[in-house]
Amino acid sequence: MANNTYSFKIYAILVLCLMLISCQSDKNPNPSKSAASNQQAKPIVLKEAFKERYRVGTAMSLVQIMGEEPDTLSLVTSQFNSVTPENSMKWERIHPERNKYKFKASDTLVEFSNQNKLFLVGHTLVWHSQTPDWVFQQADGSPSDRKALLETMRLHIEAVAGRYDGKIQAWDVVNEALNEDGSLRSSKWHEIIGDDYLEHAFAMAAKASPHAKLYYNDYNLFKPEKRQGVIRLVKRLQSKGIPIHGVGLQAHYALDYPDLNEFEDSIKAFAALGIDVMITELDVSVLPFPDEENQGADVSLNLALQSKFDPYPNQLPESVELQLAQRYMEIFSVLNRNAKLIDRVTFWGVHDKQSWRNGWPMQGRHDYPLLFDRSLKQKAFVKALPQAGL
Ligand code: 9MR
Repeated sequence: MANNTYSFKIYAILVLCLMLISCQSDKNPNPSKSAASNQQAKPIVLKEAFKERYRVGTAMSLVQIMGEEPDTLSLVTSQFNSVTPENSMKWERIHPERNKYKFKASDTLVEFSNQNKLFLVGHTLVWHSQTPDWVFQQADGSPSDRKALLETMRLHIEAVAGRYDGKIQAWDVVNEALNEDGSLRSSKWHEIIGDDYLEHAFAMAAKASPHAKLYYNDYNLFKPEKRQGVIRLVKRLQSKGIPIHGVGLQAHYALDYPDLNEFEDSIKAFAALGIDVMITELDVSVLPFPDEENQGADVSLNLALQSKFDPYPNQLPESVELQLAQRYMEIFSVLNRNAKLIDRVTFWGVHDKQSWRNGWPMQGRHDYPLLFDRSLKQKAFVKALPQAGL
């Protein structure tokens, strides 16, 4: 077994080296040579390559949704069959004030995805982050009690999920409700409503949008304790007859993080609950991580920029691109061999320039975490991903 893994790694590295070399030779001024290698460098179509296994999705930023990056829009429709708004349906964007909803971006995305037959995932209804303060206050400014906050939650879910019933295929109903040890995160939702706030959120979502699949979404779900927290959560909902259709593992990863055996164990454990399993926010950072304790996606982390943490401001050295390629091969080995258990794999962004990784946990860095580079070119290693691990 260990020998097999070893020879697979050697094989994968050889294939990737050849691909990178062939890609480099695209830059060769000799026209006959570059014609041949251009043919080799033809991008694969992700949604076709994986169509028998799982959907392949991407997150779309506001400017993309509003059509301000037409080339990116073509890439989205040609490569992906699922989309998630990166920010446009979060509470602060869509419902900034008590009696004010802003549906322009979400309406535009719903129309775009319906026209192009993309599986649209609404993100997200209940989260501790990007939620305005008024949500936790009564109309007179005093702090909400359980009853008032449940009513605010109900009105929001009815207005947002209800508006798009039948047009948005799935919702991340609750996002990031767990601590790293699997216990419930202390948030205003938890503090004011209590342990059962998730149950209410899922029940309200089921009522407002009976045609949508309803998911729980979180980061670091490879961690055994956090995995157990999700299992407890799903079982509790199931035992009460409240619909929950799936769990999303965000997967904000790095070249050496996390342990992919644990990732695979979580995929299997969630699938054993009889629900859909999705990888919802995949990206692989190549940058040194400044805070070893806090890898994951805790958006509250914001450190001062230091150039030693931004080592590739102009371009990614080939040696690091090779490591990225190898890491993606390892991740897709897990995904491909568990394809029967996985419903969707969504990348958190279309191209490197868009990635939130450039701004977290430090603003102004240059990361290379996605499958398309800053000029929208598919990276050379991508064509090997469908065969990874098979
Ligand atoms: O990619 C999103 C970034 O543009 C926002 O500034 C950030 C603010 O919270 O949220 C990012 O998306 C997050 C997602 O909604 C939930 N999981 C973690 C993602 C990365 O932070």
